[in-house]
Amino acid sequence: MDLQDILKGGKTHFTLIDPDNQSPGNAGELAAKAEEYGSDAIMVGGSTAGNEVTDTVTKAIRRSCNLPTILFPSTAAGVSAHADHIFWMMLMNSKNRRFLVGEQMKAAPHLKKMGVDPIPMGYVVISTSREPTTVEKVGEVDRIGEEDIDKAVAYSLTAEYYGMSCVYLEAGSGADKPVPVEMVRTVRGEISVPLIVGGGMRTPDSVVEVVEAGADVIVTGTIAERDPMMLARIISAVKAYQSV
Ligand code: 1GP
Repeated sequence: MDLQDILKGGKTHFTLIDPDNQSPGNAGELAAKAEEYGSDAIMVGGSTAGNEVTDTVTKAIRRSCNLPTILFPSTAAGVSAHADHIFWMMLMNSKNRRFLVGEQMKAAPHLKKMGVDPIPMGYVVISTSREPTTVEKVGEVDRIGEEDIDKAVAYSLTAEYYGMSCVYLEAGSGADKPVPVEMVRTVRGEISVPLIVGGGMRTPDSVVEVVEAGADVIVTGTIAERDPMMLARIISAVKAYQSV
């Protein structure tokens, strides 16, 4: 199933599981709950997760739920043969060649043998937090502040013109605030590929604002790990939006 198939139901929710934060057993349970609540896919990845833990956790998730699994790797070490898809990511606003093509080059020959479906994605990290988030620091980003809407648009369009099948606006896991709605709205108006938004969304209201602004996919990670009941409410809010 490609991303277009996953998106065909309209507004979509993905649950992010960081293999470094969860035992395989807990990850499997969380994935099963996310499926029960109506999430559309499970993303597996984190800033530091290595091959072994990614393999083990991805296998546990696939045993426990029937949703598509999508790897969300920060480096070549986040690649696993056990997932259905992989976000083949370029951190568009990284200043380090490593996150533009370097890690990808390391992973590509392995991916070819694995048969995991790559989904090309332009990853654009937005700075919404007082202290830089992990992804901002690790990814060595060319900072895009909350007011830098033109810069977010320029990076997003660059991704689209490179042929990426989607753009991900990322505030960073556990960010103080989500990507600003005005930025989501403007980027959505300028690009024609699906728009994924994640980072810092912990309430149904914050998610609805971002969906209304035009996000096609909402990603939540931290709240899923900390408060599964809130995850259920967030997923319901996304689904309720698509039925109005
Ligand atoms: C991080 O966008 C995702 O890559 C999810 O962020 O953990 O803040 O939900 P949260």
